Amino acid sequence: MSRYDTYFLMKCEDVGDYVQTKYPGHFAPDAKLTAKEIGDGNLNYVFRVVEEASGKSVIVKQAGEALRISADMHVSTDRNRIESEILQLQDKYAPGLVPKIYGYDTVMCACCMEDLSDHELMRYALMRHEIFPQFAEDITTYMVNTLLKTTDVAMEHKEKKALVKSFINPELCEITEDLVLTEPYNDNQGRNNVYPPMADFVKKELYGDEELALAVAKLKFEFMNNAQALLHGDLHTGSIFVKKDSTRVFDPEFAFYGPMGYDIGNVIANLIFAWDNGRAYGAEAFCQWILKTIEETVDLFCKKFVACFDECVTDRMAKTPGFREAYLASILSDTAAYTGTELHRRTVGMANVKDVTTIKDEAARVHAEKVNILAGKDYILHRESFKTGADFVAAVLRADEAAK
Ligand code: SR1
Ligand code: MG
Repeated sequence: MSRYDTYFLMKCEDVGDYVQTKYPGHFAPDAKLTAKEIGDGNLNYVFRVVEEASGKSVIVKQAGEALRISADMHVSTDRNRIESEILQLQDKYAPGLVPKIYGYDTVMCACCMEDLSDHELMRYALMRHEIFPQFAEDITTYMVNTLLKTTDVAMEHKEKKALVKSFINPELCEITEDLVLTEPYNDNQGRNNVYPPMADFVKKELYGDEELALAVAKLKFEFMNNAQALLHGDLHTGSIFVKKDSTRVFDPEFAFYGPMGYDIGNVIANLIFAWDNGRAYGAEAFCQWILKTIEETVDLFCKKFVACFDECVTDRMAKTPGFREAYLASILSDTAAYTGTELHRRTVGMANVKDVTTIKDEAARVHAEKVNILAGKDYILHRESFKTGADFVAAVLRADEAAK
């Protein structure tokens, strides 16, 4: 019997003993360990456990029964199992681009993983207007390898269906179906966070646009029914650690089989939030780098996708001339549309982003929010016309002009 045979939510003072009990050998038996809670997300508790003498450290991430963002929201703690298993799988598809998992504990709903404290959270680094020249290269390698290689194009179909079954993630998907693909367009739960000076604009442009509502209704059912690839499911800049020469994607607890444009679109939208912040504070060189990174992310994705498709395609019909191009075009159209939904939900929904909410000057924040809403509508309503990185950048610049 150990005190970890029954689930409880750990505090800092429990975690050192927990690691010594569950992962004997990781630290010396008499190691003096200290733990600090460093979680920054909306859902879980993240502890960094350090042995002061050697500087050796690990991360323990535990799922609470209630979510951090709201004590009223309860989601299965199984999300932590999904996260651990996905990271182990992704380490095979995209080695060096995710943290190493040391183990997962089904009772405490906690996983133990590599400490990436030599990296930093991308969102905060971008809010300081730092640039990461390696990012587009790394994130496109990550996305092509984790997405295309888990599709029916590349995988034996029964194996792929077994993965679909194993990573069915109904509760976390429901959060996305509500917070991303419903509430930004009608506030039906009354829990949207709308910046007061934006209230009329949001009412007209988001709640009052029937053409937009129909387009998003179609996207919602595509999200729920297109089991195309094993997604990360929440690929924003708070799910990415960076340093100048390294990128690591973590926190895939929203993972499930869905349309791969959802992941790609999340990356692009979150780069636009960084651009919003840079523009508000006059960081011109940074903004140029962001636009170049958006362009490269789309174009490198396409280039690597084509190469990877030819290497890993196994399905006989997927080898039909013209299929690869049609498949990629549909992914780009989905990418544009889900860039739009992420732009909208982070601007008016329940879970906002600090890149925008910390803009102090009211006029600058209003401008940023209008850009997000207008560009988002452009991406959704004209999704078929987004074919290159330059097309994605042009929509940001169009919205910037229109919002003036
Ligand atoms: C209730 S959870 C709110 C948001 O936080 C997560 O990171 C997801 O993005 C989710 O939509
Ligand atoms: Mg998260």
